[in-house]
Amino acid sequence: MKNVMIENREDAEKVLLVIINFKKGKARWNVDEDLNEMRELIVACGGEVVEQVVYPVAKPTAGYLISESRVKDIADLCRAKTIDTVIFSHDLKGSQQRNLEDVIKTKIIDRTQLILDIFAKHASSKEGKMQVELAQLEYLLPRLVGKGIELSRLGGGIGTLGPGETKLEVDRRRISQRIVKLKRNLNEVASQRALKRKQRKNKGVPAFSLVGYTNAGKSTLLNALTQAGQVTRNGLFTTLDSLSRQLVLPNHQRIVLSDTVGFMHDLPHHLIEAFHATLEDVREADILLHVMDVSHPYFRHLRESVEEVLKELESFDKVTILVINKIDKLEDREWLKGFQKGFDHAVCISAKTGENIPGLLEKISEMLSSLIVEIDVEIPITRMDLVSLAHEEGEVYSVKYYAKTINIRAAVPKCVAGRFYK
Ligand SMILES: Nc1nc2c(ncn2[C@@H]2O[C@H](COP(=O)(O)OP(=O)(O)OP(=O)(O)O)[C@@H](O)[C@H]2O)c(=O)[nH]1
Ligand SMILES: [Mg+2]
Repeated sequence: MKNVMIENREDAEKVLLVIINFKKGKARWNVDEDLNEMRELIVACGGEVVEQVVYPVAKPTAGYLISESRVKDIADLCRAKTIDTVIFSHDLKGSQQRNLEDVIKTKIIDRTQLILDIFAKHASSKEGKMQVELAQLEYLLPRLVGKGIELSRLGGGIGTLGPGETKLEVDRRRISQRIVKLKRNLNEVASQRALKRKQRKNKGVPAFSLVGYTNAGKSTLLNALTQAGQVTRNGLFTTLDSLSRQLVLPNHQRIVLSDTVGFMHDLPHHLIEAFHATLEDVREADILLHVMDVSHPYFRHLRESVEEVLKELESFDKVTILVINKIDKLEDREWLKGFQKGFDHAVCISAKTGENIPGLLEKISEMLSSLIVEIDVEIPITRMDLVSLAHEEGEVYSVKYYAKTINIRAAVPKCVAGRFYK
């Protein structure tokens, strides 16, 4: 067993971190990456990693995930170090979690629960809170089987935020009813958002969405481009809600730019589902700005993880600008040029210092042209509104009036072109 003493903070919940290193199938993420990320997640939850152990697991056991002798080692360690909580880097089945708690006699938390906890801590809007509660209840429901009603026995701290004790103490039926209600409320929110997007689309304003790994600098970039005043912080999952702002480009074109929740590798499926309304901005965007923290030691893996989430959101094939961010943190930039060349559309910037923001704006304008189409249409003479639309949103080459029709030749945004052909 490899034990490492780490840090000391008086009031924080004392955590033993258990990294499960599967011998097969988890080739991409190495132990160090898991360790770093789990530690960041625990810090974001207000915990202090007092000890960490790494267990290679060839074949997970049904009862505890790890072998019984390892469980006893953990129990001894917890007693010796007065550990409050043991956090596993891998998800546990409800039965495994209960069995581990019975032997180790501390709270046992898995990665999904940890992430849900951070979301619960950071949710501030009504919609954000509903989405987190839905994800938490969906996580909880299958774990209630045969468990009775003792879910609150473990007291406060990590893994107990969110729905709260009183809600946890209701039975399965009431939780199911609550899930139905939350889904209904969130569907209403989703339709309101859809309406807003439709109005915007009708106006022909192209939509750009900032996506990327959590902590990549998406909100910092939104602020740099639009003075949105979005909260930014060095930590995981700072932004949970979508925020859209209009941006007028140097050539006077207008776009809408949206910031949204950050991604992470192996994001719990419940979470993606529950954040459907928020993530709809990504699905509906015309162009994505994939913000990547190039100073992160594992940025290549993080980029791949973002692409996996985009696939899950059916948005992977959208036109995407790779925004290579935090270049101010690099000591050596020589290799960047070669790296950048590997992508169709990539720009190196620092959202924090403002370096090469003009280059990014230029790229955005250039990409906008891919959203413009030329039209040459006959419309009824009564449809003067379409003539106005062409003038407002596009570049009009000619307008010719006939007895019953008008001929318009113009270049207009793709998203409004269809209206001329109805
Ligand atoms: N040095 C440097 N730091 C940056 C840059 N961009 C962002 N940061 C810092 O990175 C941290 C995260 O920035 P955010 O803008 O909150 O990141 P985010 O992608 O919105 O993160 P989530 O909302 O958690 O998904 C903050 O401490 C920022 O100040 C940059 O270009 N250079
Ligand atoms: Mg953010």
